Amino acid sequence: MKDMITSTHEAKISERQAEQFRQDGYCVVDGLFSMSEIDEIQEFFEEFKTRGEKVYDDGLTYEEIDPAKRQVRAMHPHRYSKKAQDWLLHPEVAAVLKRLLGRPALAVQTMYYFKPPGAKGQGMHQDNFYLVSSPTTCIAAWTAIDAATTDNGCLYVSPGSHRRDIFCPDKTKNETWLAYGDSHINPFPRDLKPVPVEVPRGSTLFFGGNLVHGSGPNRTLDRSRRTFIGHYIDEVSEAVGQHYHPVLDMNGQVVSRVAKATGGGPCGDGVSGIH
Ligand SMILES: O=C(O)CCC(=O)C(=O)O
Repeated sequence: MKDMITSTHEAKISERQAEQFRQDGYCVVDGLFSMSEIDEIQEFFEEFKTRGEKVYDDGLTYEEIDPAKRQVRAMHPHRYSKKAQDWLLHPEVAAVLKRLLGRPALAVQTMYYFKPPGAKGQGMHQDNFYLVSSPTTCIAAWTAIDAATTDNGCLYVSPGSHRRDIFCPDKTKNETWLAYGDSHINPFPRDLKPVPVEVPRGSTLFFGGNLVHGSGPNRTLDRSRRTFIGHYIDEVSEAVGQHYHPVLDMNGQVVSRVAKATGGGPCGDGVSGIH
């Protein structure tokens, strides 16, 4: 039944938005999640955090993370919760992904950023540096649970950078390239001009896996910038990094034909990790 819903669903995306995705590497689409679903996602993760559920793969909970750092996010909650899996596989999101990719997507990751007041931003990076999806890049659906603005740490993107290759870090120079707040791309190319993307509560920002992006700090005293994020790959993908398995189709079935990426990779050493 769900299969039929997915395959007959008309994508709620305009030609202008699809064109922006092709030209600039991103677009914002409204109304894929209903406001009651957004309320439900928010309540679910507040409870998830309070219960001290696993928020990282290694078992760390919210409470165990140094509160001074405040970089708190849930990693892969869809592996522990059917509800989070349903949000990852949401039919409206699936329909937009299919339109943008030209083929059905496969789902590989969820994250939830709590980003409370005072939290640092995420350094500039490209998602497919970590996912190493091949032969095509990955794609993200980033849904704002709070309105994301320049004050509370919205995303910054470099339009057009989705056409570039993966930028490899200069490991001889800087061992802290993965630190929060610092650019993961070092030196940062002068021609890439990041612009802020403000997103209203409930809207979804789609961006390609080679798009250079990051986020600003949360400078407010009283507004979180919470976000539910799904990462996906194209159904023609032959491999994706090991942290992103099991791979699911948009009906929740495990897809075993996608291999675990090892060796090689765009930076020559098969760098793949959780970002
Ligand atoms: O939401 C953020 O602050 C960063 C998210 C991000 O970089 C991503 O989803 O790839």
